[in-house]
Amino acid sequence: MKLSSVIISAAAIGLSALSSVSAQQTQPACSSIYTRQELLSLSSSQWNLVKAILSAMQRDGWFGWFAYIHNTYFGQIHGNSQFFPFHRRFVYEWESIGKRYNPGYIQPYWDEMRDYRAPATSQVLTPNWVGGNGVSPNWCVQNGNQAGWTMTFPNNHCFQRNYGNNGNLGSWYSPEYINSMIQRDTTMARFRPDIEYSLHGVVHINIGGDMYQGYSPNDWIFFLHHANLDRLWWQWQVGGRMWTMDGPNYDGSNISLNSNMPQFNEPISSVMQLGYGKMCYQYASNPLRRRDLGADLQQRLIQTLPKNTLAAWFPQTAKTPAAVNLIASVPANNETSNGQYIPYPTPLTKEWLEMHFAKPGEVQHVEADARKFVDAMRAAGYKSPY
Ligand SMILES: [Cu+2]
Repeated sequence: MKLSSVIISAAAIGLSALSSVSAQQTQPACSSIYTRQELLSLSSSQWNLVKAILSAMQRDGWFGWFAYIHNTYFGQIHGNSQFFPFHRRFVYEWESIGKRYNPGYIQPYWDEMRDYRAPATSQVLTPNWVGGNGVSPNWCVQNGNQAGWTMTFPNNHCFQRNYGNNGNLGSWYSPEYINSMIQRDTTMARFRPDIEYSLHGVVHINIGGDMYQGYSPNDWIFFLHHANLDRLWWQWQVGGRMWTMDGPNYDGSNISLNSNMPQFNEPISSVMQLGYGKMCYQYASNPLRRRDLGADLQQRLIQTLPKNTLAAWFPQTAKTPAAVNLIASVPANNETSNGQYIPYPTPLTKEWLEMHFAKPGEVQHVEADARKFVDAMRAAGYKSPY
């Protein structure tokens, strides 16, 4: 399949229907929309094209430039409500540089929740894709598409990964838990730290090496990771929070849709709505590895969980069980027949949290919440198909 064939019109996928909720809409609707795919659903010719573009971008210094920008603005784009809009704009910028090399460059994402139970065994982290752990003592990565690269920022060094949790990455966050946060969180002031200090943090920390640092864009996993987080923000947005933007800006003032994003000097409002302005992309779920919480999984939750547990952790599923029937999907038990209990996620390191200007209260909130969720699911006898 040619990459150009995934570009389809906005009308065809119903994005235009969103205009009814877009009182704040200031951007023109895109005339065509391209689709960001999960990495493992790329064909080999698509992946070869992406790899060639990334090598050319490395040759021309773009990895170093994005690492420099991210590192420079680090304190302004983490630990406050700039987190989601800045990173959406930043990944978009990367993608548009890629398109200069070949318009077929479309930033893929990694659905890390699907691999949460044993991420070290993910196909994504194998030699045919982005490669795996670095090799002791210097943790230089020796396989995958960045094997043997010399990164230039902050100074010349071999491209590094250094898996945490004794080299096995531990466990990350289940699709169920991430979906629970998407259903429960009603403000950006809550949603941002919940994601930043759960899935966002654990991937940076556990991959380690360049990913651990302020210059994490040296690792292309950064862009796979942040495209996925952007996808989660979009899932949250389309659940009735399209224009929700509150909480602190980097200077401690209240953020608003008119606040400018660091580096780009463009208002946050310009990136809020996918399918409008420059944001002419959408996200596809992976047809091969089914990822999103579709009707089947929601049905599983409804059938397994006592009413009060369901209402506490999945309020939208509890309120509108009929709505889930509208989503057609492959049964989750095609993947794992009986399911297993959800494991506790690997905790974040103190050092990394300090580097990210994390407020201890926000971190403790999500860490305790994630453990309570695991306990509640286990108490209810819920076994995840993932
Ligand atoms: Cu960042």
